[in-house]
Amino acid sequence: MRFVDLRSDTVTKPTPAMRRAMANAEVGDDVMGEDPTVNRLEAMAAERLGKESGLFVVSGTMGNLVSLLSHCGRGDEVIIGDSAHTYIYEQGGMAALGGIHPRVVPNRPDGTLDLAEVEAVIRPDNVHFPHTRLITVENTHNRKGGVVLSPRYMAELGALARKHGLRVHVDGARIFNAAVALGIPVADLVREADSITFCLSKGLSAPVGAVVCGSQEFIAEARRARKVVGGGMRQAGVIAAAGIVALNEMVERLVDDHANARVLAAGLAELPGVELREESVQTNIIIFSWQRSDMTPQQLVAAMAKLGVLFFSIGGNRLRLVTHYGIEREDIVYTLEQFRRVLMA
Ligand code: TLP
Repeated sequence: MRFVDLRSDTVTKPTPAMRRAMANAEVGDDVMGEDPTVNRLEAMAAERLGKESGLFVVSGTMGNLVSLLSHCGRGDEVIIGDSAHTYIYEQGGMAALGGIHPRVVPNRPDGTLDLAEVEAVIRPDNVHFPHTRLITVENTHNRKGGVVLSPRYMAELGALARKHGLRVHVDGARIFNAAVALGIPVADLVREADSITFCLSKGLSAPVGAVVCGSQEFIAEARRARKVVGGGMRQAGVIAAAGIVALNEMVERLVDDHANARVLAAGLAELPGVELREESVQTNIIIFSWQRSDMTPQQLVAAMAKLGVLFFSIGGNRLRLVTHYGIEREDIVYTLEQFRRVLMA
């Protein structure tokens, strides 16, 4: 049976070029700053994102955590969207490990935070209140279906943050998907950000890792924070080598994932019970809501899994499918055939 794994772009496996680069990587002790491959990846990432410095971390979660720990002290406040990955899916690490207080505002369907609402929740100087330090946004926005925040929105957000002396962090786990979808250099999307985390291990297909980018001063702090959470790796060049291949070879092909997602969305939108606005699919994530009472979302997931098509329920009646390296057009055709079998039999 064919398997089409649309659960996440995290399931991607390293490419043959990555395996070769990993086997041949020059390594050293990275905690001592002596791993040439890690140093090269960090420098490449910083240059691509238009920042002074980079820091290789184990995961997107660690990248966001060390960024927040570096921007904020205990009792400081972060303004964050109610659908943000950092708010929903990172175990409240900012509070658990940093004593940082999240101030939650709703994410709109386009992934943005309403800037008037953001401004309204910035704390005035008052002995009763925490200090607001940071605004964090996610681009592309996962739980809003992979939607892209525009450079224009980012500029407005940056201006608001500067006006109030706040910093901006971008959870750019899929920032290259955003840049490729907009057809602009990734640096143009993060100009306003004081820090960004982006993932190597999602659409870019590396086996492990993420990079945090920012000013030299910020990255020096983030490097300390990475050490205290146990993320100081030693001969990490063996995995950083795959990250270098990811940046060199795997960015442009994200257009294929986006095209596959659009074809899949168009097919899904025609099925009975599927509620999906095709135009909402901007990158590689498709979220639809399930509107049939004769089958629960879990039953649909299970019936499709039996036919080899894997995807997730993300709560309530919402279901998510993600395209990525390793998913070809024929897999999309097969997936739609199986959906029709289950839903139109
Ligand atoms: N997202 C994963 C799951 O954790 C839900 C997925 O399958 O999409 N920011 C964003 C926007 C993410 O989507 C993720 C992972 C992370 C951060 C965390 O990255 P990792 O898994 O590397 O810690």
